[in-house]
Amino acid sequence: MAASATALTIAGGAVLGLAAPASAHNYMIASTPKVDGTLTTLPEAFEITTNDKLLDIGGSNAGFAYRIVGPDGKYYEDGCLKVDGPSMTTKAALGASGKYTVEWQIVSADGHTVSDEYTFTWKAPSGFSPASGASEPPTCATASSGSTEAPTNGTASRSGDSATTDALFIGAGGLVLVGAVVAVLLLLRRRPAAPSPDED
Ligand SMILES: [Cu+2]
Repeated sequence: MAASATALTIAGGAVLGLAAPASAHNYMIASTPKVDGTLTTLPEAFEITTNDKLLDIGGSNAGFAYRIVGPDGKYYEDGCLKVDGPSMTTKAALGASGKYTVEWQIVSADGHTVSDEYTFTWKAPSGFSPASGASEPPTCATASSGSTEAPTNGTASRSGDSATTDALFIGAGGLVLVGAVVAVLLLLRRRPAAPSPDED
């Protein structure tokens, strides 16, 4: 009796332990526009706020994305996004009225990427001149002004290098992770399907 209770406790702890990393990921707690909401005027900025600080290494926005996709499948965001604490913002000039989709991706405080999407309805005010949208996600027109980056001993090009290096590190980490997952999947696939009674 006592032994099995202990076993249960250990098993329960293991389950909780496994679940913990997933629950540590940032999740969206507020947004402009709201999920399934209706916009009747163009907001100053589109915003997604999460429950925790976002991880914007080197202020490079690496791993972050913010897209406003129209009913015509075109992209209406300007391609520039700002990460500030738990929030990410972008500006967008919407087109014709209809159902739009917000596609977002952020880097959690623990370094993992989280993405999701939601829809909202755009009811353009009278006299609104709709934007035409872009068939490909636009890139930010102004090369990162780096206004938030504190000047260091290095030159501007040096700090740019370090941001690129950070992005490369993240990219390499992602590749290693993907490689590991693929390797495991291949190993599982290769295992001969030995007739084992407990698999049926
Ligand atoms: Cu994680």
